[in-house]
Amino acid sequence: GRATRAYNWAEYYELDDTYAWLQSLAQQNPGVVTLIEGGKTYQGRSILGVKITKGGSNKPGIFLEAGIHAREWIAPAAATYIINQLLTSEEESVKQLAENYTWYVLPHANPDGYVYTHTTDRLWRKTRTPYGNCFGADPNRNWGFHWNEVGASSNPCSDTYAGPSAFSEIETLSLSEYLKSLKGKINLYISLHAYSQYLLYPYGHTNELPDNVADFKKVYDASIAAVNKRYGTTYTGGNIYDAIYPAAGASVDWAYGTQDVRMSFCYELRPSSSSFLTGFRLPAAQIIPASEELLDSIVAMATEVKNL
Ligand code: ING
Ligand code: ZN
Repeated sequence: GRATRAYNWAEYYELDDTYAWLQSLAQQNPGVVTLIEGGKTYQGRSILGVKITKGGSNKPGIFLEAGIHAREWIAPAAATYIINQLLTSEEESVKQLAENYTWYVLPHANPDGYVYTHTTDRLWRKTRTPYGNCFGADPNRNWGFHWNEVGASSNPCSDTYAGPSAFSEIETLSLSEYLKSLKGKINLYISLHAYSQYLLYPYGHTNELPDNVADFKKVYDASIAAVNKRYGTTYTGGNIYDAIYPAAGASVDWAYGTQDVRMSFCYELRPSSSSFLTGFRLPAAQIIPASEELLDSIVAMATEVKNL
């Protein structure tokens, strides 16, 4: 059974398994891995993560947020894969990535939703806050930047319900407070989603491009070239509004638009957009390849950001 087997990337885990693993990492890597609480949930859970300071303190920060949508299981799995590689890889490029940055990684930005996908509804996306006869707001439409202007719903039963107000969800409110406490320290914000193999940058609320769009394009090009190298996986993308659809109130836009995080990206991981048969149920055998190519891409991304 799971209890007797070491944590690995051949299967998907329940929330408690991953939280126990994060706790064990902190215990086993004193001075390098610190448990962080990115926030709280409606049902009283903790949004648990790790801060990794392999190269000492005062390095530029990379913030990696995953699992804000409950059913996108590959996202938290890839986040824990990256944590493990940052701590154990012998590869020079990954060692540099670990040592040159302070990493903040939250594998589960929506713990209540994730638990619900294990107990009740595998395809649940939102939080679990009760709203009348329905449950949950979309935590990637709930952030206080051009909130609910476009690509979000005012219907509590919709999968893209923006919530009754910006930051109505304790998950996004508390996570935003945590991010504000890091203001000025984060050079790169990465949000992991699934699926369709896209790499996206601001904005979602308008087709206007960010003022540093030339930098975004440079970093984007290097990142999608790198994601392709190992297994030939193709990613496409661009600015959120044009590349997928209008969507206001997302975390990446809030980080870029209000927190001076100049580089903010969202990966839509495997499978490809045409894989409607598997979709959110990416086979566990693909956790490792999907995560390997993601890490290749993030290595290139961080290098490119540094050279801007
Ligand atoms: N896609 C994202 C969503 O929240 C997205 C796309 C990314 C929108 C970043 C806005 C900002 O709809 C999935 N699959 O969740
Ligand atoms: Zn998503």
